[in-house]
Amino acid sequence: MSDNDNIFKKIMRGEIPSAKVYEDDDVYAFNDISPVAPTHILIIPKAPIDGLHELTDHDAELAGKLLVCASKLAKKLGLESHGYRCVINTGAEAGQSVPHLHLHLLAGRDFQWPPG
Ligand code: DGP
Repeated sequence: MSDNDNIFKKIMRGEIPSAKVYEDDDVYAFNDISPVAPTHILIIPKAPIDGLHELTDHDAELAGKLLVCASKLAKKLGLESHGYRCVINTGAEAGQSVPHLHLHLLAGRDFQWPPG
């Protein structure tokens, strides 16, 4: 069950402005409002999926599209030479604050491992 009023749904409906970087029938990508790296893009499915925990076998193609989108954007933006990181926070303890599946595409600085 998905929350129709969460921020990302409002962004996709155009009720909240966003800096869009990519869109197709299934996927929407836009700059994070509070970037934690010089490049910080959020890639989300248009389908109402609350998080990674909701995915089933039926979502395999859509889940793959999020990764392919990240890969294509990284190529297009020239992020490959220095590297980039993709993060999907799932659940409160992992830091998920918006209940709509989203992949963070981060680049432009050094990242630590393990993440904090
Ligand atoms: P997470 O903490 O993994 O749930 O990431 C949620 C991200 O969403 C966080 O990095 C900030 C971003 N965010 C929250 N509200 C807005 C908004 O109104 N516009 C944009 N562009 N990003 C937002």
